[in-house]
Amino acid sequence: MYLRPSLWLFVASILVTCRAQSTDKCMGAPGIPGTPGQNGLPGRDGRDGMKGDTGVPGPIGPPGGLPGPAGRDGLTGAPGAPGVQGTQGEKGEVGPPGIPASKDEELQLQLADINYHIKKLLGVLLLDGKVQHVGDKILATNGKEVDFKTSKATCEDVGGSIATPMNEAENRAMLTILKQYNRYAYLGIIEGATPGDFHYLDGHHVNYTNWRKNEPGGKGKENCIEMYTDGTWNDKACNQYRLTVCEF
Ligand code: MMA
Ligand code: CA
Repeated sequence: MYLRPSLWLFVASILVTCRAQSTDKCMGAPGIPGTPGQNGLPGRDGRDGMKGDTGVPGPIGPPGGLPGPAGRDGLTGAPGAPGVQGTQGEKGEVGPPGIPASKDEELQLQLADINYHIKKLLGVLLLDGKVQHVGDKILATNGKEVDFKTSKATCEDVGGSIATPMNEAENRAMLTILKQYNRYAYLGIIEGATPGDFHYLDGHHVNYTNWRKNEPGGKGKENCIEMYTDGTWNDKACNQYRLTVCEF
């Protein structure tokens, strides 16, 4: 037990008092506490602690270090503009001889099939009478009324030409279309420099006509020809609105 020095003095003073009152029995004086013992040996190491956090990256090294490895490839870029067209190649060699088309059975079958389908499609077009088939010609209209120049251009734009009856059958076929629409139509015939001298658009003089009585009477003032709804012809100014009828 450890007692502070001041307390020891107090206990000693009591003992001194005891010795003053009795000479026979009196408690002995307590000894002086010994000096503290030396420190013990260090204890054993504790268990390992938990793993610490990753440290901050170290500072950049001094210049002059080796370059790192190449990075990964970037994304694919947008396609480039098309290149300029190359020059035409040389003509190839002549191929092996073939058989005549007339002896080529496969080809003949294909031709027959094409003709068969064209015939059917023509039937569809002829059905309502607005398309006419006469000899080798097909006559058709777009149902629109325009002046001679526009009518001619319209037909040529689609690979045909303005209707030009060259005989009675063709004249009748065109008349059938005019009756469907109850309209007059310009023909592909115009007047030349000489009044009354009418010719086809290719310059050839007309070799078939179907003038109405007393026509042509324009005396060079009516340079186009219209077909009436009875099939007869009249020389007429070219700026009227007439049904466009083309031949193919
Ligand atoms: C109009 C005009 C002529 C045509 C006569 C027929 C008056 O003029 O269409 O081209 O010859 O009619 O009467
Ligand atoms: Ca006339």
